[in-house]
Amino acid sequence: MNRRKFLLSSIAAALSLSGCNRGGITVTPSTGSDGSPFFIPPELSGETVNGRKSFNLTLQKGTSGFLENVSTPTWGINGAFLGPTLRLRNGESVDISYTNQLNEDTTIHGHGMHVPANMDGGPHQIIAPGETWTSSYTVRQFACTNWYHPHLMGKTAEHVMNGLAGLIIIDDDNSESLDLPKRYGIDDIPVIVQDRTFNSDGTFSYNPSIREIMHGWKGDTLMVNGVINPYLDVEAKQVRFRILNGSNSRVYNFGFVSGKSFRQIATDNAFLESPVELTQLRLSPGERAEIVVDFSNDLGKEEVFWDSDSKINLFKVNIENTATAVTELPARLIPLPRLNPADAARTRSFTLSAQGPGQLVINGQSMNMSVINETVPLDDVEIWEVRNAMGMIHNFHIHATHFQLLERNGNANAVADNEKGFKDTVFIPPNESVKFIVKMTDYADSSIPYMYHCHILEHEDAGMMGQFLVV
Ligand SMILES: [Cu+2]
Repeated sequence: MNRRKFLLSSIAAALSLSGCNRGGITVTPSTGSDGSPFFIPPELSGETVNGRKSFNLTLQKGTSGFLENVSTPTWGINGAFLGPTLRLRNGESVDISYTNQLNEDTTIHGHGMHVPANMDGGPHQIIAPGETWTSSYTVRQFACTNWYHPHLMGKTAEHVMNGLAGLIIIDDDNSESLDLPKRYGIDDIPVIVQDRTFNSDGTFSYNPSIREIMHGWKGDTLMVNGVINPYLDVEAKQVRFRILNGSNSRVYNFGFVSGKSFRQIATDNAFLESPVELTQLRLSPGERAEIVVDFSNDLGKEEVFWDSDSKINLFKVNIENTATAVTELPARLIPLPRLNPADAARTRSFTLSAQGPGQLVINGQSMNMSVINETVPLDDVEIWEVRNAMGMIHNFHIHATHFQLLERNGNANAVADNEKGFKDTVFIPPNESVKFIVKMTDYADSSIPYMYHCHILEHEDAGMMGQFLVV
C-alpha cells in the first residue's frame, strides 16, 4: 500500500520552489519509486433507445486532487476532470448530448469524427450555459481512437486546459476480429497525456505571454489521465496503449526509459496496414497512436514510459500479474484504401505564418467566423500542401475526414512508415512542408463550415485556423 501514497517529501520540496515559473511549483517526478495508481477513465457504451445509442454528458465544474494537501478547481465531463471514454461502433446511430453546467459558452468537437458539419461541435455549434446540444450521426469510419474537446472561438486552449477532454473509441468488425489486446483497462489502456503548471494554492497556472503563445505554452508537470506519474499493474502479456497527446502545445517523444521497443498498430483514424516497430514515438497535440508492447517475458519487472525530449517520466508499468489471456499481434491489420494522386482534381496550398506578435495566420488570413476560406466539392480527390513558413513548430488538423500523407518536404520517402495510415493531424517542423491527399465524402452543407487549423491550441486561438465548406 505504500506505493499508493504520494511522496510527501518530494511534494513538500517542490512547494518550497514556488517562485520559479511565474509562481508555479515544480513537481519532481518520482522516478522508480511509488506514486499514485493509474486512472482508467470510465467507459460509456450509451443506452439504446429506439435503435439509437444515446449518451448523456454534463460539462461541469469541480475540484480535483492532483497534488497532496491542495486541491485544484477544474472542469470535467460527468466528473471533475476529463471525461468518460465513449465507446462507439461503426454503423450505429448515436445521439451524444452535452449539457453545459458551466457559467459560460463552450462547444464540444468530436476530433477525428467523420460527421455532418452541423454535428461537428466546432465554433459554430455553441452550447450556452444551461443548454443541451446533441450531436447525432451514424458512425461511418474505421475502428480508431478519437477524442472530444471544446472548440469555442478564441477559448479552446483555456477550456481544454481547465479539463474538458475525453476519448472516443470506435470499434468495427475488423477490430473485433483481430487478435489484439482489447480488455479495456486491463490490457487495452487509455493514455491521455497533458501538461500543466500549478500555482502554490493548487490552481492551474495558465496565463500565456505573447512569447508563450508564439512558441507554444508548456506546463512543467506531465499528467496521464489526470494523474502525475502514476503506476500501472499489468499482466505479463502484450498490452495495448491508446495514446492521445491532449496537451495544448507540447510535442512528445514517447518511449520507454529502457529503450524497450514496441509496435505502433494505429494512427489517428485507423489501423496501420502492418505493425511498425519503434522505440520512439513522436506525437504533436491532437495526434493519437495505438501501440502494443510485449511484456510476455517481463514478469516481475518494471518499465518506465517517458517523454525522452523533456526526460520527464509519464508512468511506470509493473508487470506483476501472470497472463490470464494471450494475444498474438497479427502481421496484417487492415487493407487501407489508397487515394491516387493522379485522380486529384486540384491542389490547395496553405501557408502557416505570422503577421505580428500573437497574430498567426493561414494564407495571410486570421480566422474569421464569417469568412469561408475554402469550398471543397464533395467526392473530389484533392491534394493539400501545407507549408510551415516559420522557425517554430506547427501542426495541421482537418475536420470532416482523414487524409493520407504523400510527402514531407517534397519527398515521398520522408514519410515514415508509422505515418502511412489515416490521419487527421500532422506535425510540421519549422520551415518544413507536408503534402497529403484527401477526399470529402458523405456530408455536404452549403452554409455550415468545417475547420482546418494548427492544433497547437494557443496558435489556433491566435488565428491560425480557417473554414471550409463541403458542397
Ligand atoms: Cu501552430
